[in-house]
Amino acid sequence: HADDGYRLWLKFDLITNIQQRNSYTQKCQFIYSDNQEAITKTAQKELQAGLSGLLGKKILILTNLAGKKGGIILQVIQNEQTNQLAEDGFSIREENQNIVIRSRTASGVLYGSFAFLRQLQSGSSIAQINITDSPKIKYRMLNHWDNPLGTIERGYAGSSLWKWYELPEVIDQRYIDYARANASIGINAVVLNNVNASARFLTKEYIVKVKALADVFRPYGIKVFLSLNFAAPKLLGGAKNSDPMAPEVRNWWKNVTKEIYAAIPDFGGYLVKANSEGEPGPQDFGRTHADGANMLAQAVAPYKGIVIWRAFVYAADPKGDRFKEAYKDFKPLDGTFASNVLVQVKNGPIDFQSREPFHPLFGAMPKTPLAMEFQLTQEYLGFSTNLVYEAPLFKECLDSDTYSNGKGSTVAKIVDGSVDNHSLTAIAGVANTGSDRNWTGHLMSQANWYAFGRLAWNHSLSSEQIASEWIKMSLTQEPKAVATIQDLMMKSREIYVDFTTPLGLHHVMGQNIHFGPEPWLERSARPDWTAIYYHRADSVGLGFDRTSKGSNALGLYAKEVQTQWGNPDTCPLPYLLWFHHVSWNQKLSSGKTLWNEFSSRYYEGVQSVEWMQKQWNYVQSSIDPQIFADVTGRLAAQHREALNWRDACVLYFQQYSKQAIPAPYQAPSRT
Ligand code: GCW
Repeated sequence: HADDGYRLWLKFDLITNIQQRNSYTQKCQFIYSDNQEAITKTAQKELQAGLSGLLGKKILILTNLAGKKGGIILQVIQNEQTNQLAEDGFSIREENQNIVIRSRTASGVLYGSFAFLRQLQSGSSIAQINITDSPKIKYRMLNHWDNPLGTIERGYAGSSLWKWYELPEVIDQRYIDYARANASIGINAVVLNNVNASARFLTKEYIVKVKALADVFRPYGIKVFLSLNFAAPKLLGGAKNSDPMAPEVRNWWKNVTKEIYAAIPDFGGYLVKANSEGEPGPQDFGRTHADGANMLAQAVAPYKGIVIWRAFVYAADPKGDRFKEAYKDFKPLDGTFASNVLVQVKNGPIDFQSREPFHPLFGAMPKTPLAMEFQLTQEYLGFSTNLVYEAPLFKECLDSDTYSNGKGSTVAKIVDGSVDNHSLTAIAGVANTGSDRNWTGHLMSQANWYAFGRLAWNHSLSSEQIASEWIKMSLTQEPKAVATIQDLMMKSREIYVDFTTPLGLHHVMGQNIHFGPEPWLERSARPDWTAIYYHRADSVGLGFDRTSKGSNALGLYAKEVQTQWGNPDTCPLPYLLWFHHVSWNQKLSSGKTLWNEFSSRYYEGVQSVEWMQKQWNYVQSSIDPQIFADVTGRLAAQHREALNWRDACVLYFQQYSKQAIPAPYQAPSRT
């Protein structure tokens, strides 16, 4: 039968290796728990469905253990052992001939159950199983940029999953499957709506709809959050304005919050984009981001809610450097945020480019918990026609050392709270899901959702390991095919960088929809929405000088980081044009001149896409035909787009370098 990708990594098809199946079956003869919480029931149901599929026979849920052996016991218990785990951590071990999945919380037992299933799904041994695992970050969230009318900002996989007009009466099975997928990778919070937020979500009409979704997600351990529109008191409540210091406004927020919590007692809280790209915010009234955040924090505090305030702000100054804007606004506010506020920072200082240096705010606000925002949806990574496995991009950022508190103060350790001692911690991924049958448009982008969840849980997992888990559960277990696909995935991001923005070039994509190349863009509504603002090509060279001779954005980082990137002769090539204006004839560490290296990368990038197509063809016999054909088609589209990027960029920048395209490559012919 053909596979349309709907089941994601939760396929649970019959294990065909009979010996292996038998060895699993011996240890999985029943499921039992004496805990009655809804989430534990979910865990039992998921184990039952998963095991029954994998083992080819119905595995029973017992209501009475009666000393039985050879099964799985789910235990929610507070004891010396579980107290050593983080909240929602779990252990899986064999005790008295049963496999015990144990945690302090029902959610922990749910995560342990999925972890156990993963062992079987990927063909690992469960003899003497002994796994202990704890999440490193408390809130592991998806941010949906979904609008009330069903469109998704920067969504490339159809329309929104949430059918607002049908809610609350109709509960689509898809809501449940979405929750299962998230729970299986440890995601425990979702923001339902776009950060460019409609105030509508705060109305009575919508609160019942949000409640309906919250009720679906609760048994999967998932909390619901809303993005809010800061001008809502005026828009909805008829207030004179939305000044966070006005008693009338503060009261309005208190009351709305009360209404939400009356409907959804475990509501997570608010996500806010304020004074950013035209959205309203406290600065409209001469107040600071902290004034705005703290007002909302006070409204949710009685219910243990939190406020996540985004730091994605920048001014349109043609002489300035957008790189520095968020830092300038937020750094001085460190220490002034209420204790239930997190500031959410994008991984890089500009905007989810295919490669960015880590955001200089990480490590610069020790008194404020900083949440990480990654983008799963491929706004700048080729939409849903490009195969880009994002785990290496996430890891590159998480593993970067900020040196804020000495060597080893990595971005990951800022975000997980260990460097500055924060227990309120969060990481968000801008979702790549939509109404397409396979959820993510490009089937291979499912891996980005999966990888985000796994890294949110444990940022020290390797990209390779996550890829291999995902492939085995989603595509094939044939060892050679697994290795081939893993290799292809691991190289895919660098290949994308090469044929779009090599050597640290950035933000030269098409305007508005952010698709394809447009390095020639000189004019736009704002200077920092053009391409020339970023690439700074001239007859001398290419790149944005952010050293002390230029914008000195580098000065925002710790000394050690400045040393690492500050010298054009030693700056690693992937970051070169982020920080330096380099002359076309400058010899790089590769031995080639800038022009030769730069233009060659585009050609090599295109050749690498051809290599990906070839590698993918090798695995045909191991992949479901429908999935194989779909990915094959998308790789062909990617190849067409790569040619377009190459020719556009090489021809455009050649006007400045005035040099020939280096051997063995040839100028694109124009017909
Ligand atoms: O990446 C940019 C996008 C906008 C987005 C904004 C943001 C939701 O182009 O579509 O708006 O960032 O993150 O707020």
